Amino acid sequence: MGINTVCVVGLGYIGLPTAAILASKDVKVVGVDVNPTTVEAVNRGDVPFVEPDLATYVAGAVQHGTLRATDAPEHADAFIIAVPTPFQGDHEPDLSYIAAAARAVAPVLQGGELLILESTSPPGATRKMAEWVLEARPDLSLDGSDGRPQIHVAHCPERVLPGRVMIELVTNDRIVGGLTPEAAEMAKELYTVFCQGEILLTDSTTAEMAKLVENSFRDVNIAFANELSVIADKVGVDVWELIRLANHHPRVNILQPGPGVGGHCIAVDPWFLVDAAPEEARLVRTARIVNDSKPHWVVDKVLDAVEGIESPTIAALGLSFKADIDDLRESPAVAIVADLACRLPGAEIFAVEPHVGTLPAALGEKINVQLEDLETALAVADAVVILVDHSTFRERLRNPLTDARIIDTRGVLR
Ligand code: SAJ
Repeated sequence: MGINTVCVVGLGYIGLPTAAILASKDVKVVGVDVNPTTVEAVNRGDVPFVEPDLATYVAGAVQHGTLRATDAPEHADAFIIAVPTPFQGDHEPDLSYIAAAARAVAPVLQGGELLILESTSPPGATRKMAEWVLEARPDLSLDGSDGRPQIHVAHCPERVLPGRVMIELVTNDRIVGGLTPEAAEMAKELYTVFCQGEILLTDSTTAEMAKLVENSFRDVNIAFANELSVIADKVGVDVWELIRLANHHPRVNILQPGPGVGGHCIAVDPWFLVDAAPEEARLVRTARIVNDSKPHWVVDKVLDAVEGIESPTIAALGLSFKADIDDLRESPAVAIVADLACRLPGAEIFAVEPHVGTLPAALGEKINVQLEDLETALAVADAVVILVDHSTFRERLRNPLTDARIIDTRGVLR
């Protein structure tokens, strides 16, 4: 079959870039989002968040007539579901957005369509998505049994790095896990439209696990670096020099410590593995706990630095979850500033974040926190805590020129 029309459900950090890149290849794409602001923005050719080159793709595709947005799924040859999968309660995966997407897509199916789940998902979620669709449409089937028309369901986890999405969508290898081999083959055909990497076929559960394992691998390795930073501090050695030296070993490649792990992926996905095998996933769970504890350690370091100063002024450099992006989701920097604001009501905290124009909600209500420019904050601070290694900070801090105590969580001064 040929795939000429695609309906992308969820126009977020993954859905919109995927919709735009398909549309740039002359596939007719309809993007669906429950948020009217997103729908309006896309239809104007605008992008509701910052991602290099995405705006050019979206504007071009909308103008070319291959991309438009709406609030409900429409019939298409293929559907890509790219909705959030957060966790709830005690870190259990919340599949309600996938369920809602499946139920929204079900009425417009005719049989023969390809349904791809791209959202990061716990093992078994793709099959569950298919079940939700078939519950709503018992006239369809996965295998054509009883003469019912077939739908083809696959999981193809996204693996692109925020900040490099438009490049990595094209160059990364992709894992495609089909509920049936036929579904995997059809999904491969779709991704071949824009993906120049290798497209690797497997079953849906292995594909689900692969994504979780990749992000858990990184989480565990960052946890090792973060634990080293705490040990090195206790022993009195410079962790950055320590890691640099150890990494000269041909089989050692330690990652960099930081103020904690942020973003919507690495801080979340390992919990899906823990949830799938709570007794067995001991290292994965511990890594999460180690990384989640790092912001508290940083807060204690700042409290030590300003001890004895009655109304200290603190410069907090960076709020995003990593360098050179405007994404504040799950950012340890935001959590650290919020905690400092509560613990030090008499302090004045200058948050420096050149990539945003206003404070996020978690900080907006704190009367002792305000956004400030770098030079003003550095000039008046009693303590400076470097939370993000933005290029502009690296450049400026080559020569800090401040008497303030500096807590460098990112190794910017090294
Ligand atoms: N971090 C460190 N030290 C390091 C590397 C990262 O503290 O040495 C921190 C960052 O500052 C940030 C967090 O970890 O707070 C995560 O950043 P990241 O750059 O490692 O990853 P993300 O969350 O931007 O994107 C990850 C990527 N996964 C892997 O590299 C295995 C990306 O390919 C995935 O597509 C993405 O998660 C996702 O959507 O799942």
